[in-house]
Amino acid sequence: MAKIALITGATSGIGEACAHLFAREKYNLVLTGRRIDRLEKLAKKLNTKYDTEIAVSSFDVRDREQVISNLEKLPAKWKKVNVLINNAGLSQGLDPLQKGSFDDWDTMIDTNIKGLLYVSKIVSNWMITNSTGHIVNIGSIAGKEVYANGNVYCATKHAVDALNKAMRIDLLSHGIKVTGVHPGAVETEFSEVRFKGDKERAKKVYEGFEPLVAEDIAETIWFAVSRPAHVNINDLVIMPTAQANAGTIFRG
Ligand code: NDP
Ligand code: 8X3
Repeated sequence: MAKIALITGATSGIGEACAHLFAREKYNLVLTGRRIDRLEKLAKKLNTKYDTEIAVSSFDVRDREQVISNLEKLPAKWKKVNVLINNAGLSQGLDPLQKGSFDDWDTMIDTNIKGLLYVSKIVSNWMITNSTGHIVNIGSIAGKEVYANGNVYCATKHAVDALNKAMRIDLLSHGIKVTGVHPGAVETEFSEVRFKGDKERAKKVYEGFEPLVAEDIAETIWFAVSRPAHVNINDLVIMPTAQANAGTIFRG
């Protein structure tokens, strides 16, 4: 029987790349995100290319009721999730704290921390029932360091780092693996979202060096997920070769 991966934030970037890679590896997929049109298009494409079964479930991870009702109404066969990739997340703004936007802060905290918690509670209980599972939490270099104007985004990703460690303790006796993956600069829609559609400003983030692409992270996640049963990769930090830490990028 094919294994199942549930991927949050599968409509773009790292989540979408994971969907491609796990479909290629013959996983059946539960794809989630808010943009249902993208989910349906992706599901059709992957089903045609890899003949894999795909369920789409569209909800906003910030909305607890939506998360619960959409996940719980999935047919029983889709609740046998082997791999959860907690990927949905975003940054909003890049300003000093004293100039920050309350709304941006709420969006980041509600998505990156609370959304991840809502999904994790439900899916980890399925995994406990199934006595198997692997949760991959997408953190960030922003969860390992704090950089200028990163304040609240960095705080949310530090929270993901803490929750990653906490889940490993809490789920240990159930045999559930927990892995944290913490990328540096990956060129996706991330910066466009951070700068609220300002494509020019977003493009500048990746100028003068070769950033990571979403597939680099998907391959790393696949490496962690495909280790033997007795091996867990706890934590991985992945950077472009041109990046030394959050604030130091060599733009040649
Ligand atoms: P993208 O903007 O390309 O993708 C973000 C994904 O998150 C989208 O699929 C989006 O789906 C989903 N998402 C955002 N908000 C919500 C929400 N409220 N409810 C449900 N889904 C949501 O960015 P990336 O692929 O780069 O980001 C993926 C993860 O990687 C994030 O957690 C990000 O913080 C992290 N990361 C990114 C780095 C980078 O440099 N790009 C570096 C380090 C970490 P939709 O809008 O359809 O809901
Ligand atoms: C995304 C990478 O450096 O913009 O998490 O925080 S960074």
